[in-house]
Amino acid sequence: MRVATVHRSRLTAIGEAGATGVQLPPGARTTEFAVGDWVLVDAGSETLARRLDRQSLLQRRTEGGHAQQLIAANVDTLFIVTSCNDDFNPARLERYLALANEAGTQPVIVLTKIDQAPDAAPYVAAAEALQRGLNVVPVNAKAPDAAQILAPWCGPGRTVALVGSSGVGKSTLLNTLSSRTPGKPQLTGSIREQDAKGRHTTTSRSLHAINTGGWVIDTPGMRTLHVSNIAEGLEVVFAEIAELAPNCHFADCTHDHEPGCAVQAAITAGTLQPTRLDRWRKLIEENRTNTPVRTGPRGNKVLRAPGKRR
Ligand SMILES: Nc1nc2c(ncn2[C@@H]2O[C@H](COP(=O)(O)OP(=O)(O)OP(=O)(O)O)[C@@H](O)[C@H]2O)c(=O)[nH]1
Ligand SMILES: [Mg+2]
Ligand SMILES: [Zn+2]
Repeated sequence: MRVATVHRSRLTAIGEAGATGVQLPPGARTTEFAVGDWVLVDAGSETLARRLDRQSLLQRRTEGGHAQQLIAANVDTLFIVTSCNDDFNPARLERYLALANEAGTQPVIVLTKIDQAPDAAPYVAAAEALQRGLNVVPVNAKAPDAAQILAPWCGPGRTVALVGSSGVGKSTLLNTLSSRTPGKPQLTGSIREQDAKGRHTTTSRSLHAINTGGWVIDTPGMRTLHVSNIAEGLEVVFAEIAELAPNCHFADCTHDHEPGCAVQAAITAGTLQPTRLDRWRKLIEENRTNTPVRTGPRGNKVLRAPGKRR
């Protein structure tokens, strides 16, 4: 079966006969499981016997930073959803991109509400500049053709997860993608006119099998996405900066004030935007502060006490 919802004391999973509640074995906690996990369930007792190895795992640092929160497992494609309005924020999108890269899922930026913007092209261009080779897909999430446009990622056996702020149209997209699948549609909610903020209509993560043979995971809108343990994911997002660094005069160049800095030279030449470098610096710093690993005296990695800030 495949885990469909995870609640404090309850799990549901989808099998051939549909979704049912699944009992946990003694000592197991629901927090160990993620929506999208594949599990072996004893048919008689409906008790979970074993979780299969994950192909990918999306997780994030929670407020306070005590534990990583599992967002979804076995996700092939992360649909990072934003709208052609005030929600569009390059700094936030870069966080999601790093998260996807780190988790081993392919990110796609889905730009919704093109029907409400005079021109979607500047949003598409701004999104495409955030990571080399990135797929950016503008849609009206309410229009049936959105399902055709997103079909390449929703084929048999493929799993997509929808993430983004509240009100960007994640549940609307799920409904469009599953419009020809029997079952109740996901609840959607209006947004505030003045600042395009949503009302947190979806309150828990859920997995849905759609009639194309694919799977879609809907998630509640995230207020903030704190980062930790995403150094490699960040290198993919900011590849143009990572590639310049070896040309700097100093091996430990911070690309700030040092002479012979190749990154600053790119800014002077106009091939790198100062705002992009500022955002890179901020994320690198945040990741360093939040990642519970430092290098010990002999260069080996040392774990620090969980939950404590340096
Ligand atoms: N015109 C238009 N409206 C859209 C589009 N996408 C979403 N909406 C509307 O935007 C509002 C919010 O959509 P939801 O699907 O509830 O947003 P969500 O991302 O699931 O929000 P949370 O569950 O709160 O995280 C609803 O009124 C939708 O009808 C779009 O592409 N075009
Ligand atoms: Mg929703
Ligand atoms: Zn430098």
